[in-house]
Amino acid sequence: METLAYGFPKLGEKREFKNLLENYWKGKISEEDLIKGINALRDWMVGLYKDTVDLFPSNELSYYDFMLDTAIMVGAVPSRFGEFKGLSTYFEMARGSQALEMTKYFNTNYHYLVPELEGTDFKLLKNYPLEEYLYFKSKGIETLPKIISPYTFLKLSKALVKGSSPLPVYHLSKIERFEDLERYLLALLPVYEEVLKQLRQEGAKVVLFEDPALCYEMESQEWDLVHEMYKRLSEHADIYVMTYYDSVSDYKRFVDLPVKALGLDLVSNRENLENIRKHGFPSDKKLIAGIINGRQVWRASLTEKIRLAEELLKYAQHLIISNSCPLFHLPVSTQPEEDLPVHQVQIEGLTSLSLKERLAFAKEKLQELNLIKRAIEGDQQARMMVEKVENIVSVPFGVNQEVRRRVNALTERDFQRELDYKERIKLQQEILRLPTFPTTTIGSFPQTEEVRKIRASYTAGKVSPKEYEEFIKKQIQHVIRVQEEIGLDVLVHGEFERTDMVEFFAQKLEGIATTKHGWVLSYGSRVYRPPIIYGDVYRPSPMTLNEITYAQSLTEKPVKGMLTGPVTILNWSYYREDIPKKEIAYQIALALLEEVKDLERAGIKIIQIDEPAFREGAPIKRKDWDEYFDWAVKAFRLCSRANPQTQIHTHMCYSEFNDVMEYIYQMDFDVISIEASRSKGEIISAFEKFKGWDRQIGIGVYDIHSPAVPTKESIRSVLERAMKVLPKELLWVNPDCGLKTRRWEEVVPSLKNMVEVAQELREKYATV
Ligand code: THG
Ligand code: ZN
Repeated sequence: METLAYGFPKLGEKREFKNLLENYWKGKISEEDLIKGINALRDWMVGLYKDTVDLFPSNELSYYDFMLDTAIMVGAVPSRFGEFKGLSTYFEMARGSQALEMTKYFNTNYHYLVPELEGTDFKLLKNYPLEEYLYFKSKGIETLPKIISPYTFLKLSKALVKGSSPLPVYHLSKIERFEDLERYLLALLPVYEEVLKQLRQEGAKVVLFEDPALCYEMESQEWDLVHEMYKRLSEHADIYVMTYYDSVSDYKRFVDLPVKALGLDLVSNRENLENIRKHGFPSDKKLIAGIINGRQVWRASLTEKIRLAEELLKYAQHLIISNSCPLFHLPVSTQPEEDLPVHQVQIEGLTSLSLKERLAFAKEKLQELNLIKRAIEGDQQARMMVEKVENIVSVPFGVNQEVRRRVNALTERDFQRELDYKERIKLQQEILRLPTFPTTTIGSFPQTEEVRKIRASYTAGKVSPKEYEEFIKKQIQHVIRVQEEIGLDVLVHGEFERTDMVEFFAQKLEGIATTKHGWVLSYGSRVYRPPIIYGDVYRPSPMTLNEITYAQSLTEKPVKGMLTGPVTILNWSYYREDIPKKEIAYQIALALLEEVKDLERAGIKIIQIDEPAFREGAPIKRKDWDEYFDWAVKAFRLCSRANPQTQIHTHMCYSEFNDVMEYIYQMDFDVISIEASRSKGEIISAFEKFKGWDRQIGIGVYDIHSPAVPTKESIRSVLERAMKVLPKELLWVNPDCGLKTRRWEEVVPSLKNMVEVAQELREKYATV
């Protein structure tokens, strides 16, 4: 038996990756220093692998994103970037003014850059896998070059296709038709073959292909194509194929692929394992069994994992145990966490236990693989460790009977607002009296250096709660004044008291822990700390009431109450696995409902409950969608069961919404604002297809990811296009996402332009 690990978080113990990149962008370090720093991270990461597992990859330390690397490898550099000139073009594609679109990687909170294929004219532009393989080889370290498979690459790309109105003649779209997929794949294969040939010349025998798209539902002819693809690639290397995040869509076709080793995720659900039991596993191939969870932070029951590995040995003559999916969804290590909650327990020799003892982040997951192998091989010390762990992994933690009782007592009524949308909206308009094309923002305003500094000092105990509160109040006064001057119709309080939109609520809720150092990359150099839902969730006291009511007291205009929705809190956190996900979502929703009621009682008329992670939580396979969306929709409805007079808004971003519009509609909000920055055409066409859409909607009129101030023409053009498919009475005018990453100098003129366009449209379309 062997061990293999992959996808280790490249961020570094002290967020070195983030610092390197950001310092380089600011011009504080040279390109040479950047390269040196990245190489140091490469050494660190491979060093960790080398100490704990038998097999490990190279080509994991992308300067920004592995999909971008793959696009560049095959020469898919869109013509607007001109000739590829190394790092400058690289970062232009990643984050320049005309950067590639960014979207979520499968059902995760990692965002990749979407390759844009302008045709089938591929060529080997940069052999990144070879470069990194040689880097380690020169140090005497043998690695397995890791590459995104051509199939997954194409499944995640967009290609220029010819469309019909209201879209421009040529627009980017997913490759939907089989003939197109085949055409692109056949054009792409020679480039991959060349990559493999060059690798083989330099001595690489095994190449690791990541092919998670094999977990999507697939047509039989697509399997034929994938089979053919691996047959051709196998002529140049021993290929190990990795799949993850779900079971493969057709087990028999998968194990029949002409490759040396097959990787299966045995954690995300039971299907792969059941198929192994039912159909066996080919004797001439290696099984890479993903048995250690790469998505969740819980320490594994090693006894259970050993039992599983021993069972798998009966089916597979060559067994390699591995993590279930890339480890970059986890923070680097639990080791620096000193302040995790401690709970009373009753187990042998222990009266209290820290949550830390029950957690395993990426480094600890490597240790788990190592221990399992040693224990199976009879190592006494490893066996003792395995037993020690067993005691602490399964004790109940943070149980609250009252919360469970409330969830059990929920009935259909709890998920239903008192009046239908049509009637609600009349009541709301009587109170709010908003003009047509009402203007608003998504919620956050610039988190300046000053705001961050004061918050950090407050967290460190250097600024008193009173001083901090005064400081936040000043910020709120300022942002209310600015919004009034700009002439916005619905105001926000700016969210200066908040770090991350999920972490902030996690800190206020019981049953959820937050970490100090548990950073995870979301995209590029952007990081967040996913909270850990370990117990029953409830709200000990109001979470947002003070700031919102203070902001409302400063203005006659309505101020939105701002909450993060239950599905997003759940999907952007790690969560317990001893109760169904649905129950966790309902627990959070009940806590949020209490907040909604408090806000209403305090006179707040509009409450926005953001659900940017609503779509990403959907299972990979469509057949599993109904079950997920059923409880996801209900969780949102549960927390948003406000009075009919209260206007419920929601906001979504960074996802492909087109195929989930039906579910979004079922959420029964009054107004939605939706990001459409880099793919407006698509979102607008989604509404064209959706017959009978009657909810108010704000399609983001400009991209907040760019520092550029949008022109009035560009704002107007988004609205004019939206008016082609939606009644103008439904349209709101807002940026496409929160403004916290922007600077005031950018925000104020942008919003002024936006408000002016709204005013002009009101005049143009004024009805008597
Ligand atoms: N929070 C969380 N997940 C997210 C978002 C978020 N996923 C989708 C979307 N927004 C994009 N992701 C991010 C994640 C982090 C940041 C921006 C967008 C960000 N992070 C600061 C940074 O990297 O400098 C964190 C700094 C800090 O708090 O010290 O700006 O909003 N959970
Ligand atoms: Zn957003």
